[in-house]
Amino acid sequence: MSTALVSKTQSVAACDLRDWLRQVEATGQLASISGAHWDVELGALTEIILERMPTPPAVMFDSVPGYEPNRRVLANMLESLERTAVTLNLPIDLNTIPLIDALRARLRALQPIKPNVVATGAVMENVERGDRVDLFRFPVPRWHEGDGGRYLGTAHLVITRDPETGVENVGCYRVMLQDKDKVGLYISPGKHGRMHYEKAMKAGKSFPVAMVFGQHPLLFIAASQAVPFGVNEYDWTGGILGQPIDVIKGPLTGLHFPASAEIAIEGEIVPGEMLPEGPFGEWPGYYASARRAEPFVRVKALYYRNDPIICGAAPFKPTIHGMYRSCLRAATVWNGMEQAGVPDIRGVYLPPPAQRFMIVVAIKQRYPGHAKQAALVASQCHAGAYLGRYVIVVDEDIDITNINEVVWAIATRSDPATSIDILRRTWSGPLDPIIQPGQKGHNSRMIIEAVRPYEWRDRFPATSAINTETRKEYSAKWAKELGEIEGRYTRTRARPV
Ligand SMILES: Cc1cc2nc3c(=O)[nH]c(=O)nc-3n(C[C@H](O)[C@H](O)[C@H](O)COP(=O)(O)O)c2cc1C
Ligand SMILES: [Mn+2]
Repeated sequence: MSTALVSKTQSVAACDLRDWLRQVEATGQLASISGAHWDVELGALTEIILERMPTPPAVMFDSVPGYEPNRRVLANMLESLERTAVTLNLPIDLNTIPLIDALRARLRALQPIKPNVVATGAVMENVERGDRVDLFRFPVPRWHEGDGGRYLGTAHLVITRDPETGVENVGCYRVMLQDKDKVGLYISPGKHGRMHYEKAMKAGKSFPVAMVFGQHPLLFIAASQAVPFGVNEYDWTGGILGQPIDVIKGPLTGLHFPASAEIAIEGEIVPGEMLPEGPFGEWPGYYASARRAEPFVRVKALYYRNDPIICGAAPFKPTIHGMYRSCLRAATVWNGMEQAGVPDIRGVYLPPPAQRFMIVVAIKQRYPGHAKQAALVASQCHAGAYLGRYVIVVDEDIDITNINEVVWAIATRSDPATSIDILRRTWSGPLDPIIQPGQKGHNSRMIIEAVRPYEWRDRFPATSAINTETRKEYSAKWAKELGEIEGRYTRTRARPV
């Protein structure tokens, strides 16, 4: 672990995936698999690893049949707490709630830092233009069996410019391989890239786009989840690192991309041109829509490093992964609640299997109605309002990162007739599986107060569990024996096959 901490300073400066890989390798969390096929096999192995291992490693796939052996695909980048911490430039020895707390402090204090525009970088090691562009020479995976295509962009950057203001944005919107020099793009309504695109289409102008497939995962986080409206994603990334990242100005579009990107393209969307796109397995663990016409980018130039790495973050059923997304969202909900004036929040977490559909908040109750206030604000503050379903408030003694503890709190500290409220016509969206096609838009919320009732909290039955001090004392005294038993009897989370 200490090696990783030492090399960290260099890595954050360059914001280079290769440095990140060296750090992760030093923590023993990088596995590799040679020879898996791009068509479902590589995705299936990623899924099986997530299913079987409580702390799944990042996985590098090389020697994909039919491809140059060193054209690689990297999966599961952020599927451990340590890798999430390393990526966000936070201490790697924190438990989940302290990590979320440290992250939210970082986000609150963040001062964006503009990138350095440099003349060239590793991404320019190979340059191909026009007819020479051939994206079929990269081992692009078809991740899930039901996917309608091969997805080059699942953990990537899409760089666009507002045609009216000139402001650039970096978003992560899925990218399907359409042809050797065409990539399909799906951007949902309201996203910054979509607004830029719609303005260009309305003006009847072709729309320049740059994309990056393979970069330091912090840039993926910036493009896909954490950055507030009005902040540029590169500036945000610099703010997290405490120093600017290096970017290149794309020679064809003028759009900027990281100098250490693995693969980058420049091209344009021509008004009116569409191709069938999707379906693609979405984060709730379902397909949300059928194949339909979406815009695509005509790729004019391709740049890549020697031995390029495609980063992938295909969403699988959330019962097996997504803890890092829970941490990021929890940090922003927690900040939103605090800004709205809810005191004594001890933790916020989103159980990974439910993702946005469940928010759990731990509070130290201070006054009558405190639990209800916490629940309502969590369900409706900006970070918590979209596509939620259940909000559960528990007391501070509950470990909200342990779903068993949360279920125990609900089972023993809530009384359905008095502890539950339903909010109607709240903000949902197209990915909500329980809302019928044609009616998507609104859903409802259940808020559950699973706390010792405020009026008689001091008389609520005491729990029978050993207290923290006792646990510590005996765990230390019997450390050797307990360690041996654990070693002998712990199994991986294997499923019957
Ligand atoms: C793995 C992953 C894949 C995503 N895919 C899409 C997508 O295909 N289309 C989309 O509109 N948003 C997608 N998102 C969500 C956007 O990246 C996210 O809302 C981001 O904040 C958008 O950036 P913007 O606010 O600059 O538009 C994805 C997020 C993640 C984590
Ligand atoms: Mn944005």
